Amino acid sequence: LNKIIFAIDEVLDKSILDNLFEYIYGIKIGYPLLLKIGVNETINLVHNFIKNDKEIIMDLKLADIDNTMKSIVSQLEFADSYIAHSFIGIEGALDELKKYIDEKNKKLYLLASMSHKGWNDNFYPYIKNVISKIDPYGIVAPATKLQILKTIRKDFPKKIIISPGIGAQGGEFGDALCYGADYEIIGRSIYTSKDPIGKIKEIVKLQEEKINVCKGSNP
Ligand code: BMP
Repeated sequence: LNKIIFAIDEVLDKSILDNLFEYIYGIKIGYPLLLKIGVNETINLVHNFIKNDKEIIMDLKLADIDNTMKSIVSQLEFADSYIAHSFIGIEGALDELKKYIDEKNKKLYLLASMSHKGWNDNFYPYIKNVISKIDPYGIVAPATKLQILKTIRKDFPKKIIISPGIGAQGGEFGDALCYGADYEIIGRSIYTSKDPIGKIKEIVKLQEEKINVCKGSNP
């Protein structure tokens, strides 16, 4: 099973990261790592992942006017994909960003809902409309709210869904996969572990067990 996107929000030894390689589908990088070590060191750290075509997802939760977002993306071209907020809307923002990312043969993910308690899903109909119109490569949806995740999967049957909120935020390993996610985004459970490699193997096993139970049952 290769269903983990590692949220690398902390500096790790390159040797540890490289040992995690085979268990990871992709890596998600955000402000925490970029601000701690800078862009060049980040590129060095994830070099093997770039070289071997693992997906590198740049998570700066873009939420600005088109020109600013395009400028940010143009300075982070080592990434394969970029996450943006949906609530900023289409004209003058996501329409141009999507065009720009398409031209560069990169991928766009849009946030459909977030994993923390205070996120208001009453706005989902609006967000759903934005996602439908922009037609991104993928969607970010929470593993902490499985019914919403299930709705988002139903509304977007063909999109890649990546799902955070597992482990440190309370979601159980494998649940998001059972409710429609393609990949589980996992950060602290791995990088705060004393034995990240042992931990990731344990997570893969738990995901496999969950999938074996839920497959065919269509939760
Ligand atoms: P952790 O497993 O340590 O909770 O990390 C989750 C990662 O997913 C973090 O990088 C966080 O910023 C991100 N994330 C999230 O937790 N909830 C969301 O709704 C969207 C996210 O991108």
